Amino acid sequence: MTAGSQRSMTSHRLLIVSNRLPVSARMTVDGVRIVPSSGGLATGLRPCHERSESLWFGWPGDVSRATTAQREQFDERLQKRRIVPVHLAGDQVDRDYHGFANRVLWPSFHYLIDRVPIDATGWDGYLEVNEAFADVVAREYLTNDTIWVHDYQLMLLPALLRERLPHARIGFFLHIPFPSSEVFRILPWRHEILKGLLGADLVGFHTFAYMRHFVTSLLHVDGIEADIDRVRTGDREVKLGVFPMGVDAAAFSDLAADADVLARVEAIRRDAGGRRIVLGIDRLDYTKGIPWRLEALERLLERDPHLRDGFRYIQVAVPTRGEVDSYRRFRRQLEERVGHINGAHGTLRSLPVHYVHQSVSRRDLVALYCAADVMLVTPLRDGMNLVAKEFVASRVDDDGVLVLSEFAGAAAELNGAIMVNPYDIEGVADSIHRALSMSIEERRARMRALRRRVLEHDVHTWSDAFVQHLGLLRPFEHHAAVVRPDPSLLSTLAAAQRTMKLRLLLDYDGTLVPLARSPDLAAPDDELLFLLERLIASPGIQVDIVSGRSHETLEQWFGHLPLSLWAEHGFWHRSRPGEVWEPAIPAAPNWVERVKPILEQFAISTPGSHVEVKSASIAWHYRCAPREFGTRQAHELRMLLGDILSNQPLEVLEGKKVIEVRLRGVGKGLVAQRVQAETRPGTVIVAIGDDRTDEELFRALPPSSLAVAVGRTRTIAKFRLEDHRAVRRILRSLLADDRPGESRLRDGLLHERVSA
Ligand code: ADQ
Repeated sequence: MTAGSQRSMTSHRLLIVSNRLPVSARMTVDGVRIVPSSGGLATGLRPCHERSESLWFGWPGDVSRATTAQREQFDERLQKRRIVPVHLAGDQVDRDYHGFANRVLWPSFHYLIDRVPIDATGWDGYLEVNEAFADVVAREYLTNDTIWVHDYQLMLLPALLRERLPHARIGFFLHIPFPSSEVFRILPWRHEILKGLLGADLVGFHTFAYMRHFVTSLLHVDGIEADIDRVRTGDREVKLGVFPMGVDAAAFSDLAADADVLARVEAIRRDAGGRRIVLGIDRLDYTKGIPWRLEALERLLERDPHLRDGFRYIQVAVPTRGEVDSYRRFRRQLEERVGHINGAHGTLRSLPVHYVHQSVSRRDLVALYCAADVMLVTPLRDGMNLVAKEFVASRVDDDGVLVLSEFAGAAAELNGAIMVNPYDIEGVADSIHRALSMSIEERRARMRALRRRVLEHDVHTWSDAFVQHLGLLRPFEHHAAVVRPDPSLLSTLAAAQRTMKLRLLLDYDGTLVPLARSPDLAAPDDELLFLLERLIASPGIQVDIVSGRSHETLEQWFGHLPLSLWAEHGFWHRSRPGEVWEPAIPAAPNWVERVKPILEQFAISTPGSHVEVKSASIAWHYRCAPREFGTRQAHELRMLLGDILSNQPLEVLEGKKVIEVRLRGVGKGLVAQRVQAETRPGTVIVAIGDDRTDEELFRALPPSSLAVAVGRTRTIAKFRLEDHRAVRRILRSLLADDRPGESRLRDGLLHERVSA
């Protein structure tokens, strides 16, 4: 079956896409063995995969040494588990997974930027692997499937999938923190990463703080304004949401009551020889804060030597990312530290730290959770931390104390824990001491509160909430349909041009050129200037540029052309080169001087805001101000201006993150009136524009005119064009020597529709 014919079939499957799979390959002499994977993501998504008819895409590990037959057999076994392997070449994995994702993204998203190598490489590999994933997923995709992409290794995938499957429903969930924009913007690839994520329909985070950081990064890095839970990007809306991940709480509780597990609990306690048990279970990762934790334990032993025989600290560390140098170094340092503490504080009867560097079975894991008196979860940063929740889920006896880092995502939910700042060694030592001496009543009260939360918000509610939320979003086709360009504009214009003259009123920013981040970056390019020259030279065509720009700017850009120019939304006008610019209405003397100090005062007290002075208006822009503060200040300013300017020939307008004071009556509506007055019969006015001020123009034009809105805004215009490129194509169609190319142009428009 070809990919094309497959795509026309429909299905309602969930396609889970993550870098790693719930199982991975291990090469042995007999071939490829399948072993379960550890790590939060694999453990967390396994129940979701088992319960639904999902397909799971991911990298199964390196099988490049396997024979073709062994590999085929391996793939078949994966297929039985509904797993689709994305096989990657060994060097690709090295450059991507071990290179970029783990050396650059992982430490920086965890605020440990010192760990990012100066010669950070691997971006190309990262992109290549994301592309490889996109190809495999797109090949398997059937209409109506839902795609759920996971984590930092695949942040470019949503956009790459969007290119291949414009109408697919795509969700993305980030399992690690999204850092503050001040950290995120350090990454040289910040634009690409944001663009990649915005390919999704829904982007999910563990906590509200991560979502807020993402929103601020969009603003600070790309100037994209988002509401707190959604963002518009081009023709689409991307929803943002908080989905704190849970664990399979019932499974942990069941195991905790299992006779075999209870026997293991007894064995662990016996082995500890009556000492209290303090436990740490982590992937061996520098973000988990193990050295700081050991330091705090040592501080405790120094303060109170009696405790040497009072507790045993069991640290189980799952080996991970052994291929990355910094992880190898980290492991060595940790082992030295453990040796040092045991040497300094061990007694003839016991060693305070029992360190195990291995993965343990699920049963042993639960037995350890149940045997522990105190569980230490003290990462320096952690997206969520499932160990904390697994510990709680396992404590069917309502006992045990959780000491939890305030920098773990789980801290936002687990109120019953003792919260610590993992960097505060003395504070952590105090908290461990407090946990060891807590009364049984307090322990039970805290654990009951924790269990209520963990049992109610388990991994099933997490995955259901995400998938349901994604399912409720309007499919992409619906909102795209509203904004597709209307091909009949072409024939209407062609028909008008055959019998009438055309007067083109063209807005500039967003209509003839794309909206630029900074107004200074939007100067006309050669192609546009050439196009305007040819239009002006065409018989029966007159061109006006009607812009909000200052007359100095328009003069500088277009002064040499025989165009009619309207600056500051029509306040200034000049009809041919060399003519003096005239104001449309006489301005009240000194009005700007009276308003300016007020706005400037607001600019001083609101960081990130500024004042822009034009001749017919003055504006206070607060786009880069802190969101809530900016909004509050805007409200204040509006009230103040309302009081001061009543009885003045001025009006206060509120736009997107801008408050503008201008002379009453000035606007593009005035341009419409003046143009209409000078236009002779036999001429059709064609107005093309993209924003609110253009709507004023459309409204004031005679019914015989043709109004064309650009982009996706609400409009009263009869016609719509996708963007400035479509505008230029339409304008080219009016050129006499391009007329035979009409069909080419129509193809262009249709192409635009498909790619919309
Ligand atoms: P991880 O960084 O892997 O996950 P975590 O959430 O703690 O961190 O999950 C670790 C998992 O590995 C747990 O399920 C635990 O049981 C298991 N594990 C740990 N040590 C083990 C051992 N010695 N033997 C066997 N199993 C062991 C990432 C993010 C987290 C986020 C998760 C899920 O870094 O912040 O919580 O994804 O989103």
